[in-house]
Amino acid sequence: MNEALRAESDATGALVRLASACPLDCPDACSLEVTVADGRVLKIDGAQDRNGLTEGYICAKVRRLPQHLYGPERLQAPLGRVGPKGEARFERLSWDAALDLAADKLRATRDRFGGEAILPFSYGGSNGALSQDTTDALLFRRLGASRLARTVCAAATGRAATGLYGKMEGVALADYRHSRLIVVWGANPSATGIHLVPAIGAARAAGARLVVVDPRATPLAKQADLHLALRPGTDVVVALAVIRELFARGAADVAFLAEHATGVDELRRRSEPWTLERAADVAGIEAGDLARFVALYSTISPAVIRCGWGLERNRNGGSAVAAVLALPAVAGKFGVRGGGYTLSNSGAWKLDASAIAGPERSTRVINMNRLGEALAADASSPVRLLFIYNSNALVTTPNASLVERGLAREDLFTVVFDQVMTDTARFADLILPATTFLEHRELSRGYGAFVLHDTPAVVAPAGEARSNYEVFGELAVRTGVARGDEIPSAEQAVATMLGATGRGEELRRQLDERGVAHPPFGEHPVQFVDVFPKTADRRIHLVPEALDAEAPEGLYAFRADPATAGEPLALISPATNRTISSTLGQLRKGPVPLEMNPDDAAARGLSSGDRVRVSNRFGIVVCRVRVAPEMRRGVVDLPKGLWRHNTENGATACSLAPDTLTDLGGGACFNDARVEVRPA
Ligand SMILES: Nc1nc2c(c(=O)[nH]1)N[C@H]1C(S)=C(S)[C@@H](COP(=O)(O)OP(=O)(O)OC[C@H]3O[C@@H](n4cnc5c(=O)[nH]c(N)nc54)[C@H](O)[C@@H]3O)O[C@H]1N2
Ligand SMILES: Nc1nc2c(c(=O)[nH]1)N[C@H]1C(S)=C(S)[C@@H](COP(=O)(O)OP(=O)(O)OC[C@H]3O[C@@H](n4cnc5c(=O)[nH]c(N)nc54)[C@H](O)[C@@H]3O)O[C@H]1N2
Ligand code: SF4
Ligand SMILES: [Mo]
Repeated sequence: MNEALRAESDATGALVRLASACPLDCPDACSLEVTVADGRVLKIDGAQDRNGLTEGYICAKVRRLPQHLYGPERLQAPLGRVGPKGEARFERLSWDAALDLAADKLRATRDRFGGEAILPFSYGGSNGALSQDTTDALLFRRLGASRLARTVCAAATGRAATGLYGKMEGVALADYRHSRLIVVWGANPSATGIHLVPAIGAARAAGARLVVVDPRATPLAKQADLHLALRPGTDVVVALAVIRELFARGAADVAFLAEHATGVDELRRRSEPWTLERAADVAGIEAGDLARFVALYSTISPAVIRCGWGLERNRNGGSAVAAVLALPAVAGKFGVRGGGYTLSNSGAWKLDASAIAGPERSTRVINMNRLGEALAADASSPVRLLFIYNSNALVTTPNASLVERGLAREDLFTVVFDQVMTDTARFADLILPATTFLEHRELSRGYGAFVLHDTPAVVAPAGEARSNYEVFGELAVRTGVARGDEIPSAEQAVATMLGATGRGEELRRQLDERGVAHPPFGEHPVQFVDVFPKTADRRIHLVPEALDAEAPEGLYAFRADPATAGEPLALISPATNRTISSTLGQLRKGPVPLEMNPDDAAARGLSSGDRVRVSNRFGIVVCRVRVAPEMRRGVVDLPKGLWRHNTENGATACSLAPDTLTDLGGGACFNDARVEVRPA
């Protein structure tokens, strides 16, 4: 369908509407309708007929994607460095020369220093299944490169969800309209997954109650029946206090727990110290508000918790998520439409590409949150070749000043493979231009919506951009680690990944007939009716041994706030509606302010628009301040996803974020940044 229409458009210049899907890092996985003329994308809109959640509209960010495709920052050809590191002076190279250079450096590094001197560094990019863990994994595995622990996001939530429920699928976002009580915990769907908002609105119109647990007054918190504006990092004790109270009031569903859960007594024991008063005191909220929450949660069903990622990004993050996910089990909220919890639904799809990538090797593992440390010149076995793709590491990784020092090392060869000239690309020795999902075939799955899309390119690549799948396959051949006939075509790779689910033919048929495929249970599973825990014994493990052993002070331990007298304010860096992580940040020009509560501003003699110096032992950010009543006292916000052009000194929240790790999963502790703010 797309192919024929595209050919017609290319031949006649006619305007055509083509089907695609958004693979960007967002739960909603929208079905798209892309308007193309003269081989260029003119307009992107939501489609009506495929992913039911999309309902014909998409976010403003992705509507602006044509500016990403065709803007001045778009990388059009391979580039080689000609000036000093970081100055972004490059000369154009042919693909042939660029691939030979990359292949020579990869081989020479392996031969001289061993494969582990090579570090492939990537996170989600646009999250497409064809663009990651396929030919890239083949190349780096066969080279014996260091392995990367992909922990910058969802590491703690993933560990907790796996430990307690084996990553059971959650309540469908569209089914929130059936809930009578909605708890939005550490999530801000108004920016980060907008299609949930109308479902919440519909439930509210039918009389549902809304509770928001967030240190900021988010748009939903402003309309909520109850807003618990807790101190960042205190969720674990708040959730434990609710659990304690549910048991104490006889509101725990002991029959459900006896049948479906292990660790019930141990969880209860660990919640015992956390009375409502004590937890409220630690969290900086009113005990009466916490009691109101217990009253609502113990009496209203169906009740659903939308657990986000804001609560994971601190030293207690894993335990916090585990305690929040334990709530629906303790209160007996499963088994009805609109009841239970939602976190990530990525576990609904097992698109295993190991048939393409080959076996993993047992080389060293580097935690991506410690990139700066791994790049340090005095590391015991330093990284000599860094290959960054699907990531803008310099502005998205903790302790960014240390990362920058590493990237500036003259003896480090850095390849950056991206779609646009990012802040990270400016430090590269070699830049390779990447296609976007509108310019290559992509297989993509939602992590909120239960949908899978398989979408062909809708336009030819801008300039000479090439896809990850193609470039890594070519590099595998040029480095000599694979023969050309060992690299399957993208078509074959898609078939292999669909086949790995055990439902290959069925998925192919659904994709061909409806343009979208669903898991075996469809789009709207009910927890404990259609989907069950995927733990070995199919039960909920409220205190899983592995998690308890991993957490430094045991699961559900509360570790104290890292603030000091010199660094008293908690800096959080939540998402905004302008970028996806840092993607599209080149379009967000101009300064972005630090947001601060009026009392904190008054105590420092600051007014909106003042220049400030935000500092701690990791770095300094110079920017303007905005006095914001939305912030709770003691908490400041400089959003995630900023580029260097958004602050006066080119530093971002990542320059202030510690490279300490979460209690579970080795995750990033962005929200454990503690700072002081002074007039600059
Ligand atoms: N527009 C847009 N959409 C996105 C993204 C984006 O950057 N922009 N990013 C995508 C990605 S990568 C992800 S992981 C998801 C993230 O999706 P969300 O989890 O919804 O987003 P965050 O902004 O990380 O955090 C949500 C909220 O947590 C709050 N918070 C911070 N610290 C704490 C805490 O200790 N406890 C509690 N209870 N709340 C806290 C913040 O104030 C924020 O309002 O969104 C995805 N969608
Ligand atoms: N301060 C602070 N920092 C954070 C967070 C926070 O809460 N606070 N949150 C973190 C979170 S949740 C996440 S998920 C990370 C994400 O951090 P990153 O993984 O760095 O994600 P992005 O910033 O979106 O950058 C992705 C890059 O990949 C490129 N790209 C997209 N598709 C492709 C492709 O097909 N091929 C190639 N070669 N490149 C492609 C894009 O152009 C973009 O430059 O950021 C983290 N950073
Ligand atoms: S970023 Fe999210 S809301 Fe926007 S188009 Fe993509 S899937 Fe839809
Ligand atoms: Mo993320």
